[in-house]
Amino acid sequence: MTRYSALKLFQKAQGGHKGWSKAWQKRAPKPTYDIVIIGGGGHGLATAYYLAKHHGIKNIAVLEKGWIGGGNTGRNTTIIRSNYLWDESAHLYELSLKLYEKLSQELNFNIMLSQRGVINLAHSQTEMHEVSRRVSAIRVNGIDSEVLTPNQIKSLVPIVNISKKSRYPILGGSIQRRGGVARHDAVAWGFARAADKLGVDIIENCEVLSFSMSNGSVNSIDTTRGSINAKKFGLVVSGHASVLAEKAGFRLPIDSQPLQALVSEPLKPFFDVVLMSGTVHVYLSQSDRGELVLGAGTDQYNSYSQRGSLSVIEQMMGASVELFPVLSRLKVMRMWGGIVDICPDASPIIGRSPIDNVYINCGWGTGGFKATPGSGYVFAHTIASDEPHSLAAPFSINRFSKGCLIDEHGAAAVAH
Ligand code: FAD
Ligand code: PYC
Repeated sequence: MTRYSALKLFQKAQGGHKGWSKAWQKRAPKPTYDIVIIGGGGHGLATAYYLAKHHGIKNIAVLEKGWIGGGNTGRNTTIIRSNYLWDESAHLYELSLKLYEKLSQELNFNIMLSQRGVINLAHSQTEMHEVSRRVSAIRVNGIDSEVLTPNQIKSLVPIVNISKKSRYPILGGSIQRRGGVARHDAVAWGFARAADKLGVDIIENCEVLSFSMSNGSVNSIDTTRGSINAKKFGLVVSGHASVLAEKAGFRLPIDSQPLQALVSEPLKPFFDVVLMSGTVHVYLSQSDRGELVLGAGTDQYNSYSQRGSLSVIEQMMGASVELFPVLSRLKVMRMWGGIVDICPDASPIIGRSPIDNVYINCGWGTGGFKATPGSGYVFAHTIASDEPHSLAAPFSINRFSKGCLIDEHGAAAVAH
């Protein structure tokens, strides 16, 4: 029996997908809400979910200009980890990883979390020193991290080339065994369904066009589906944060750049970790469908077109062959891009904005998928109580004027 006919039989036995209830309702916007979240990616949906679940606020709308999870949430390479250098980031990303570990149960939706381990390679003595410094710092924060020798890496990834003669020889690396991957769409759908159940209106095809202000705060917003009033607004529009902020009358220290990824033809399962190299600029994992998922650094120019350039793909494939000569005839099937908002210190902005009743959550750069539940959790607290959650406080926008940057460029594992 082919896989297709087996699927058809299964669907028939299930009643042919008939009678399934909608995961979330298609709502029309109401004229007034307590809180409007702009942006229906994972972070916006998680914020709405935790607002409704933990803060008892039910009159909430999430406005999404396209479809739920159609932004970076549905375009990322699904890597989850909490191996960040500085205490502020480590605590925030670790909260997120802990929430991820229980998220399927919390949302009653299988997010297909696979804690298969995330390895970072080192290709020089300097990088090895940096690896041991980072591993120690991460462990001081109670987060799992280990140094690996080339032979340990080879035993975890048999196809990796650890020859000392290669152009970028592998001298060792680190692993976070609790790191891994999760199904990105499922995270968005799970939060959307659970928020909808708690009474949140999820409104797709609703683009926010402008803000009406009076006395230093926003009264209402103009959208493609009419005008909407609210007491508070949360801007969670990764890739377009500075565009929306400008419409609301303030500026953000953000560069918006394309980040792309690709998948190969499907192969039999052979690669059961996530592997990253900041030196040769590539990272890869194998999807449940067998495809290799590969990515590299950002295209180093500002752009809002959700596509990257071929030169990055070429470099990414060259780097893969460098590490895994056996992949030299691998065929690329699909590539895509997203727009990532990057702050000068490669850390996010979470908190109040210069406008009284506008809150901002952005600047996650190349690494915000792993933060989705944690970000929503602390942002919901911040909006509901008008006080930053203790884990969000260091990420306020004021850090740029106060000089309290949290430099996490090294945590990205790929250049940006
Ligand atoms: P989004 O999912 O982009 O949601 C924002 C939403 O706002 C969008 O759906 C958009 O349509 C909507 N919007 C914009 N403007 C408006 C408007 N005017 N009105 C209404 N709605 C609007 N992170 C990791 O941790 N691990 C990874 O492996 C990883 N890999 C990545 C690979 C790629 C190729 C890319 C592009 C990103 C990757 N990231 C990764 C980063 C991660 O995807 C993002 O940081 C994260 O998904 C951001 O989530 P979000 O909910 O803030 O944004
Ligand atoms: O943050 O782990 C990450 C990541 C991997 C690829 C893109 N971002």
